[in-house]
Amino acid sequence: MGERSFAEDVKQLGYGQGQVLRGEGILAITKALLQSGVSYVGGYPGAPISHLLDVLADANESLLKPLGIYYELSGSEAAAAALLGASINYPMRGAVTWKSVVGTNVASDALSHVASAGVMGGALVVIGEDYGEGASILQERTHSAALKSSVPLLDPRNSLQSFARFVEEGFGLSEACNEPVLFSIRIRACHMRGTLECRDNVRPAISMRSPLETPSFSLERINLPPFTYAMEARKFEQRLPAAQRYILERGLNEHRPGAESHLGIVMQGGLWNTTARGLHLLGLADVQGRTPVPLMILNAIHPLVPEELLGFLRGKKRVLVVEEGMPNYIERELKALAHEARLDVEIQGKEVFSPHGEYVPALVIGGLRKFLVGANPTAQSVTAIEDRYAALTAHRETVRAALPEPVSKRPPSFCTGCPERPLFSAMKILRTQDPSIGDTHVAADIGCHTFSTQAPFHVGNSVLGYGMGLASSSAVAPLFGKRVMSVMGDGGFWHNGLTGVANAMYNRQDSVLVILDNFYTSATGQHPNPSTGTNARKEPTGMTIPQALRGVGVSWIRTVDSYDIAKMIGTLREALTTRVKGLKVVIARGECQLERQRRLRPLNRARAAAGQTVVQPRFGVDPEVCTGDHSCMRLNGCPSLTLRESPDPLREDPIAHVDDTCVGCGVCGEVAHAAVLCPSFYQVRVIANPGPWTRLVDRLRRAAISALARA
Ligand SMILES: Cc1ncc(C[n+]2csc(CCOP(=O)(O)OP(=O)(O)O)c2C)c(N)n1
Ligand code: SF4
Ligand code: SF4
Repeated sequence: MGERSFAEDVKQLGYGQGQVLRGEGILAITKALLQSGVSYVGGYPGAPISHLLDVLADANESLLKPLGIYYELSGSEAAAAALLGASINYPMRGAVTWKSVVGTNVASDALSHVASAGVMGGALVVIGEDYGEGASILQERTHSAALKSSVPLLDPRNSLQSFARFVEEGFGLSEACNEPVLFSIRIRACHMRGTLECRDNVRPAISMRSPLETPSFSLERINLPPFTYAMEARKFEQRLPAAQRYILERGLNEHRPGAESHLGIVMQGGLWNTTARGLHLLGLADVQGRTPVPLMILNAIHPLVPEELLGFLRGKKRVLVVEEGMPNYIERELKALAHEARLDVEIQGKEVFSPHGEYVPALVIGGLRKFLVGANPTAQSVTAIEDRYAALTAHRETVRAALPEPVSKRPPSFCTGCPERPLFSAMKILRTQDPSIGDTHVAADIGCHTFSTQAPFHVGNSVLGYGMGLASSSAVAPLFGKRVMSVMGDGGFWHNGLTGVANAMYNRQDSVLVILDNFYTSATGQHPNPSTGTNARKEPTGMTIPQALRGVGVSWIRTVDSYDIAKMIGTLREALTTRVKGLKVVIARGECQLERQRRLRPLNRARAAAGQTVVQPRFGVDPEVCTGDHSCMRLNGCPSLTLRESPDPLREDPIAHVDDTCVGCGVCGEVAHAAVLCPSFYQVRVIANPGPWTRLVDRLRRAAISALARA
């Protein structure tokens, strides 16, 4: 796991009572897990909770093992959710984590089963919300999953202290209602920094150091009829009421009264910071968020507690609901409760904000303004609110005037020297040179390689889910006039892709699958996967992709160095045209360049500093030869391959230029060669601390070149 070392952070995880931890939201959550006495932790990486798994991995030897806590980087979210099965029969606490919404989708089967059987030890799922402007996947709500399985959902106020409190309360809640509890944390909150006053870590009673001796069996905990009927009844007659009691008794939701008693704002805990800031900017709160407008901060958004909400609504004329995403469950429930209780209160929500999109400050402030102007508070005049809002947004006109046209978008792309880029160069060259074969349907997948769908490649007709590339071409393949392709990464292969291969073999699919084996599950931060060689605990695994493929009956397998574009084109052509029916798999192998450079750069720097010779390849473009045609860029897209003004005054077009960030992966040369492009590319070797022989050869070369130049 190369993205970051958490060695320093891990030291803080060992802190005891009264010591102050400083770091990210994720670190506070991890510390709170240890303070809650967990017996096991696991999960599957994805933004924004990857760091939680990284911190746990870094803490495994020094903290988790000595406490006897089991840690795993699970094979998928489904496996992570199934880990919670340990808490069904045994009074042990455990926590898992994944990225929502996609992770929850994959986990749903196991999660539903755990929710049905119920747990005796506290079970917590830390769900990293990937909703909004910085998100990479789907715009859906976790709330639906909580409703579907009738499990509590926490959405705590954003501060490290609050995260720690609600992790600990989450376990208490889970044990009080015998259900797993979802703990939802937004992308920005995961990485916000702050302080946490710590407590001592708690050694779990059941652990790898004090393991269970006897199995526990009860038919009532097996998900089969007739017990499932009783489980369903228990959810609504006992478990959810128990959760509601716990929420009330422990004061999980915060009711803050205020002088404007005819008004009120109900919000998800995770939106408190933005709402309080918005009120402050409109002159209705101080910087700490103290406001005369009564607030109801819902740190537990499922189950809602009707008497608590009715208590807040009574006596109010206008109430605003700050709730992100659709469906607007909280707003609807409030309206239904007010209607049933015949309260004369107007409840607003989505109509002043937006039915879609992240509740970023601009959106929240706009909605607060609409609500407050209509509600006419006494603490601040409507004119003053409008003036403040106008001052806040005045710059928009200036920006609009300065930028009449939208700024052109820079699509996300592969890193410099990425081993995945050349595959898509090869596909694009094949598509251009031989459309009868290469211009075919390509089912893309999730990972860095999804960037293939963007400029300059535009390769990939659909993205269906992680590891689902091949399965998503199952109906296209027999209904398409030529052989189709699908792509997946090694991470996707082990996550869900292998079952897609089994499905394709089982259904005798005739298509081509390309697996991008870059040795890691890279997009999340170079996490290990079964074919990396070691697991997250650094234990050897000995699993390989070809072995797994052969295991499910694939016999047509080719492994190609991903940087060898000519060979890749030839192999793809062969796979697309061979008379051999069935699934053909091409494994494009090449180490993730980001991880490779992280390893090599410090080594090379140290060697150069120690006076040793270090040779680094670089590519360049001869400005005299480049015509400014840019076809190299259209087939490459490496960020190091950029534009520069032409030195030739007669040529107006900017020419191609390779900047100093080039890692010399060779793709420039390969593309130029395979696509029969111009000969402007050259390769050099940058030598630090050259030896006497290299210096002599250099002097001779320079002398020869200047002699030739004079001649
Ligand atoms: C179900 C699901 N779980 C997790 C993620 C988060 N995620 C996005 S990309 C990625 C890694 C992809 O790895 P790999 O298939 O090896 O492709 P690479 O990034 O290495 O190109 C993950 C885990 C997701 N999108 N969907
Ligand atoms: S992280 Fe690795 S695999 Fe992903 S784009 Fe960068 S170099 Fe390529
Ligand atoms: S050789 Fe070309 S593709 Fe490779 S890193 Fe350098 S500029 Fe990028």
